[in-house]
Amino acid sequence: MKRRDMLRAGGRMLAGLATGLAGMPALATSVVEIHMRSADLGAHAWFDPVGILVPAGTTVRWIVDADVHTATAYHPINDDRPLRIPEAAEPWDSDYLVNPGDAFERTLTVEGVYDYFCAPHELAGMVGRIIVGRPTGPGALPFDYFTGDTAAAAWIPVPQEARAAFPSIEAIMETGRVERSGIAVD
Ligand SMILES: [Cu+2]
Repeated sequence: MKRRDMLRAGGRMLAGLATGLAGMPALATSVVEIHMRSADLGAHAWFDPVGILVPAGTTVRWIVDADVHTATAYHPINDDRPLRIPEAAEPWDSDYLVNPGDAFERTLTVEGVYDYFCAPHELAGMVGRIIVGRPTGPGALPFDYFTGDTAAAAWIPVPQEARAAFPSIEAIMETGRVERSGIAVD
């Protein structure tokens, strides 16, 4: 190989290296923790925080503090619950998390509102709302948006007790994080 060609080859190698570095995916993924709490022997149970705003790509980790809980997306695949997560998002159900410290996590990549509940405590108002990026999708619509839609005839509406416990989209967008208030925890 002539000296001139060797220099060219070296130049291409350096160019390739630079491209490789620039094309590397970001290594850091941010993780947000949501605690699953309980008080008064299970008479009160809630997600803490109950509402949160995160950028797309955030990993949400639900962790049991006390009692038995699930983190379950409002989605028809989960016992015919109404669709209240983005259409393109993958639904989830943690199943029962029974021990303190037990955890379940999901990385949320699709923008929109995600409403979810705890199966044993839904009627005690144990629900949560995550907004990824912007407040769009079915979760941003009123709870009864599917009324009269024959394709959604089998969906079980969100119970009143749960509806009352959701933080508003406005409150989440304003503060980025909403704690459940009005619960005595001692
Ligand atoms: Cu629960």
